[in-house]
Amino acid sequence: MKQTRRENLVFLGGAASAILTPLGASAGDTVEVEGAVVHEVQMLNKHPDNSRERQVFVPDIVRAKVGDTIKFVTVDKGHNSESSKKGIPAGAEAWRGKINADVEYVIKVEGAYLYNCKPHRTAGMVGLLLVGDVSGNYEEVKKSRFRGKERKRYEDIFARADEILATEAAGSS
Ligand SMILES: [Cu+2]
Repeated sequence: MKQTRRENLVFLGGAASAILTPLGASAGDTVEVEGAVVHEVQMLNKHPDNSRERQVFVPDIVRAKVGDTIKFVTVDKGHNSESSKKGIPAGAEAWRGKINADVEYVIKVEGAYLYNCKPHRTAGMVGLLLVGDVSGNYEEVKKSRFRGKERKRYEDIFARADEILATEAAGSS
């Protein structure tokens, strides 16, 4: 937790000063850091609200911003979290957690991220991160090739993600 905080400080401090220095402003630097959030995603054998849904990340969609941390938490055994090979924004770092290992991923690049549990990918244990402005790769990752139950889960996930983004677009106009 402390370490994550420090990484956020280094990263956002650098980015913020690069932007703000030409304007001669620096007082706002820490605001972004204070606003950084840790989002917890649980790795579960059964969905807490629907026991017929097995092998799940909960929540399976996270709306986040650059500087936030996604923490994948091992609740049930036998799962991992890893980013999908072509399912992350250009320039973003991939991650691959070990089985039964928690993962803390600090987001540095905005866009859409697909990830999955390796042993349960085709059983539909997949998820989506939406970070900042996702217009750069959202439609592209949506068109990825999905197999087995992975496809069904992503249909559902993207239907809900479309709604989230449409609501935001309506709110900001
Ligand atoms: Cu799994």
